[in-house]
Amino acid sequence: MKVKTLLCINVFVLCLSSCGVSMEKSTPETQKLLSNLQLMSSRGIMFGHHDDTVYGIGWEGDEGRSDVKSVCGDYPAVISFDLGEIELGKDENLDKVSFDKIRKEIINQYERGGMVSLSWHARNPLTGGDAWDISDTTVVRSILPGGSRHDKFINWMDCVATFLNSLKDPEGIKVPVLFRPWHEHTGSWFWWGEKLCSSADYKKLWRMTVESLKAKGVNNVLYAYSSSSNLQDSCQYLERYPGDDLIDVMGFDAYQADSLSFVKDMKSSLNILGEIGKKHNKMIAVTETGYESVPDAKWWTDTLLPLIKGFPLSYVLVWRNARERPTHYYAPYPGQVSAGNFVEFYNDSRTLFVSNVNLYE
Ligand code: BMA
Repeated sequence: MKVKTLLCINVFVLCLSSCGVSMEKSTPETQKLLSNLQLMSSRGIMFGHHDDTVYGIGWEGDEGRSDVKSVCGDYPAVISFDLGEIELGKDENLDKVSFDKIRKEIINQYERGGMVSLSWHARNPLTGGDAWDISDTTVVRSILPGGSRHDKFINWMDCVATFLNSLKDPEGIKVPVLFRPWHEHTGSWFWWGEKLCSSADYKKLWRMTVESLKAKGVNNVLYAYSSSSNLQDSCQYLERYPGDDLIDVMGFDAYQADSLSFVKDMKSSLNILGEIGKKHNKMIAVTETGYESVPDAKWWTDTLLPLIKGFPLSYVLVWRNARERPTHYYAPYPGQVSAGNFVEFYNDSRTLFVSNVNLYE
């Protein structure tokens, strides 16, 4: 275990410089999270893993279990979960994890001092298809005010708000989370993607999302804007940016397929994101990444770490270790070919796991 970093924070001073409207009425714990994230990004890069504590390779639902912890002895500093299908009033999300379990794991991660990020692969509110249903280009338009599915969408936001408002620790303190909806929008594989709606409508979707959550009393959330990979330049990245008053974290999702182009695209995208983050005084993150099945035994120290180490990233998060798709995993597990190398990555002073952070003190 690495030495726990105790943080001394001054919420007042740190917060004023970069908080937008989204902080105005947020809870003290949410403000602490924001301040501590800012401090942390100068000390190291937090490691994250999607669905880390709910299932892994060869297991599901075991109390306290995590493939990452089984390999290095520590939980990730960031764990993400997905809210997909909460809008349908279902008990389980699109990947068959119950929302009660997700709530419990969010609280567990808060009690460890780590952070939770929530994505939302929302169903298509117009066609009834899934998030990947791009058969209609009027979906975003249909849910904006005046659109035929606006009321339906506001009901969906109610479901999200109810869940976010229900995140409370045993003392009744609302647990802060990072919410990352409408991601990978510079690609065109989700109904909110680039070719599926105008920039103006995409921005309106964001504003409506944040405003409707706030109207329902959601005050325990920071917001992340995260594009697809391969940033062209700051104009392209900011083309659909909804505004500094709404966003706390700026990032992108990028996966390795071919190693040469991954390294080249990541370097260039991180340079662009680094500049934008500085200019807008926002934290930056690689909100999703990974190399499916991690076939490269030294990927963690020889590819990922050299790419990210020179940037003031808040976190880098790898996608899920699917228990139902044999090759669909992004973190090591005991015996996996990159497990030993992951321990080296863990031991590097620039990476932060949950025992290195306390984001609420
Ligand atoms: C994708 C895949 C899918 C999953 C979705 C939402 O990247 O992992 O299997 O359903 O994310 O978690």
